[in-house]
Amino acid sequence: MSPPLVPAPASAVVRDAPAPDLSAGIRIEADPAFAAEGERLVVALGRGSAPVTIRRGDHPEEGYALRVAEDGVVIEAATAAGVFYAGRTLIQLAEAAAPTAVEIRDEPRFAYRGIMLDVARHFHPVETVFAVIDRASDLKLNTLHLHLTDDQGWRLALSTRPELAQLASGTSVDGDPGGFYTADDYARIIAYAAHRHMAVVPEIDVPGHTHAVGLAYPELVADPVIGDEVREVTAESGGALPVAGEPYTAIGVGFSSLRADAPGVDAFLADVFHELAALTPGPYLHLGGDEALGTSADDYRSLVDRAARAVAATGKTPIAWHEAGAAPLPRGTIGQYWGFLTPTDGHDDRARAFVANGGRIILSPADAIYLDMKDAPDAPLGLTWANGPTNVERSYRWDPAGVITGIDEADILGVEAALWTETLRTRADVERLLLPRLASAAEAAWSPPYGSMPARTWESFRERVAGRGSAWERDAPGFGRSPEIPWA
Ligand code: TNX
Repeated sequence: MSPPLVPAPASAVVRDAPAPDLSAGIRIEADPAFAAEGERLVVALGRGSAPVTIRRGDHPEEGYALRVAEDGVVIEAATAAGVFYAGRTLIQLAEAAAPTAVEIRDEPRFAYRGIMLDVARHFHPVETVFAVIDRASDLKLNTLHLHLTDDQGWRLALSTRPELAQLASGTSVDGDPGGFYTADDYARIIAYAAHRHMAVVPEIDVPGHTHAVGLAYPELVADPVIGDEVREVTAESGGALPVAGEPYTAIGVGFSSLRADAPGVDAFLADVFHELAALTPGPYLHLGGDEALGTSADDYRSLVDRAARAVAATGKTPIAWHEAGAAPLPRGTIGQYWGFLTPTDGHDDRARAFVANGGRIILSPADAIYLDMKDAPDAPLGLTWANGPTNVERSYRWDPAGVITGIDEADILGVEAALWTETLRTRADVERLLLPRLASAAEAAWSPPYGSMPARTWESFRERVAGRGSAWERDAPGFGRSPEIPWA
């Protein structure tokens, strides 16, 4: 039997033996290096009598061993992150219907386990970001990718370029209120994430998705290129077509571009990425690069090359959406693949170009783990372009190593779910689509390969997810109670 855990651990042996009653609270005996992690477990489970020993041991970076037996709990790890993940597992066991005696050895399959949140289409306040961090770190994700800029708004105040937040953040899609993070807000997000062993990857999207830049710096952007698709999507969403110098509040994509020949472009890229690097402790900066349909192929290559060099000049490693594989990039640049589980239109070629250039790939297959796809044909929230409407089973039944021919285990840095917010206005909207499909992405990122063990099957997953229902009801009321899951 698989223990009631999400994501499934690398190995677990359930014993038919008495287990301690963790609901009565715990007392900790911890190696001093892990005292803070121990204290947070007491806060989560309550102070009581069940003994929990936390000690140092030889384990992989984020791995751990966890033994739950009648005489108590023993956690062993090499790092605070490992203890944190053992704690997440223990909390899930404590929240399960029946106490389980179990021996677990666990470690992540991939180093990068992410959730992307779009705060540009709709601005989302710091508290909503905290809620996303909580849900993601409970599922052992370790990266929050913030999509900070898009046609509809620029969401981070920069002291070198104050006009961006001042002039380009006022609105969201449908004319909903806009907003931006101050440097202090951004620092609070980073600290909140770091406390839960998550790094923040900020994205400034260039050269497309830059209409809002033109509200602050008209000379840096080209006139909107309005093709049939933008016309249709804008009309469907009931908005007005993009007009240079005016906020755009509909949801078309691919009409905006930086101007490759604008004299100020390199200074802009240098200022923005330099300040972003100074505000961001993690190793990565994301430069976007997606859907630049309003940029000629030559200008695209030139602008992506210059943006990626501006990132590399800060000492950070660039990440870019897979289209950027068509441009010259610093060696080792990471590619993020958003194509389908069965690649189309050469998207796989673009992804392979990153690997040929010494980089690795983050997999975000849109028809599996774009969480903003509608989860039912009549769903009030979400889009459908990625073979939608979708469902939980579709988000689960795939394996990262099986998506792109030639991109194998060692070429994959990790897996990231994406939540775009064209249709998501509130924290409740975000939570409605975040769960349960974020759990599918978490298993793809953390657990052994799909199909490689009894726990890594859809049948096991839906039972284990059902077991998380009451905790999610408490933490994210209104989350997506899919009919595919046998909720208690
Ligand atoms: C595609 S895939 C986008 C976003 C949209 C999203 C909506 C990719 C990198 N870009 O601009 O918000 O679809 O699902």
